[in-house]
Amino acid sequence: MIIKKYLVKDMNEAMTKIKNDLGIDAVIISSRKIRKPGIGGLLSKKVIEVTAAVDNSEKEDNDYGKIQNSTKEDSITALKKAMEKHSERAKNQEQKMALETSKPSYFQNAKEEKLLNEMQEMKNLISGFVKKSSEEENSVMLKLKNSDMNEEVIKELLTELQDGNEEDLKNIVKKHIKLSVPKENGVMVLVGPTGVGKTTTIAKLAGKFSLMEKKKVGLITVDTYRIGAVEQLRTYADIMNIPFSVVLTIKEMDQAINSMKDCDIILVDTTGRSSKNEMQISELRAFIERTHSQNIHLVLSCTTKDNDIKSIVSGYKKINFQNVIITKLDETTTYGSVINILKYTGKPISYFTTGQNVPDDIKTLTVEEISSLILGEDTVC
Ligand SMILES: Nc1nc2c(ncn2[C@@H]2O[C@H](COP(=O)(O)OP(=O)(O)O)[C@@H](O)[C@H]2O)c(=O)[nH]1
Ligand SMILES: [Mg+2]
Repeated sequence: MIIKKYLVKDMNEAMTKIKNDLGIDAVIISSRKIRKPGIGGLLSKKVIEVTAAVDNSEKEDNDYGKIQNSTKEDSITALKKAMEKHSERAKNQEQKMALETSKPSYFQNAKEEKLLNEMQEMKNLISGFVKKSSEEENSVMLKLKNSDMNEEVIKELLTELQDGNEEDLKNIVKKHIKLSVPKENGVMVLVGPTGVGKTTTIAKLAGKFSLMEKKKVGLITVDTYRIGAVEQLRTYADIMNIPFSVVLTIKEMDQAINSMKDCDIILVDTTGRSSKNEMQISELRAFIERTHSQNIHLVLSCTTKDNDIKSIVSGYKKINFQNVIITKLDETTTYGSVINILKYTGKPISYFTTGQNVPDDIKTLTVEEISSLILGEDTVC
């Protein structure tokens, strides 16, 4: 510890002197007003005596004067030490400055403005992106709405939409199209409401199997309510020269199937039952169970109103159908109902019909073809 006394006029002078003499680490221990020592001092003005001290271990390193009093080795060591200390301090100072300059730029005016501009640019970019993606979503939404797809189904599809572009949408639509490879042997049964085209579809299938594929086909109808309908199918059976049976009771079903056991495929047409009439549905179910068929197709027309399709499907749930046939694709220009039907039934589509011509207007479409129809890229005919 080095302790020194200073005689000064005021504290300012004391501070300057102490700083120069002992360095910035010095501390003032005491100060008092005194007259200068000696005879002259008695007449003079009072001065301030300030006592200051500094830790001399620190001071030693910086005190080059001390080197003069040491041996040569001591001097070299002390000098080296002092140099090291100096360079360490310089390094610390550099780091401190580096820290100062790397302070967040929003503390500095020019940089702050630059940052604000950049933030604004980013904001514009983001809002532009959000706007673009909501525009894209709207256009996708419109496309699906225009296809007469049910709103709930649209919502479901939109949740899967990542990019909102055409390709993405098409892939999602494709993902929801489920098709079955129809089993074209054994007993095949068609059920569904009146007028959707069951009998016509049976005639088309009979033509396809017997005339084109040269299969042995048998026809059975339980369409007992409409004599005209029975005659319609009998006419086709006669033209194609294939066996035909009208079934009025469950017992007759056994006999009819038995009589056609040498056929490759037996097509069973049914009466259009009201899906709201549980009795009728249960009665139909009893007839169908007698066929032991696991190849039952619910026939629905894509021209039927969405709500009606829903209630038809729920009515026919009692009949354990495995496939869906969608008819009258030629009578509409919007095909979103295909997805609706798939959603409501949870069953794959086996055939599509596209007109009244027997046997030509029946098709199996690909997922690609159906998705193009739904998205308005293509039409039937
Ligand atoms: N435009 C069009 N009409 C069809 C189609 N399938 C059946 N139809 C017609 O729909 C009407 C009812 O058909 P039908 O087979 O008797 O229906 P069912 O009562 O379900 O047996 C008839 O006029 C058929 O010609 C089709 O795919 N397109
Ligand atoms: Mg019919």
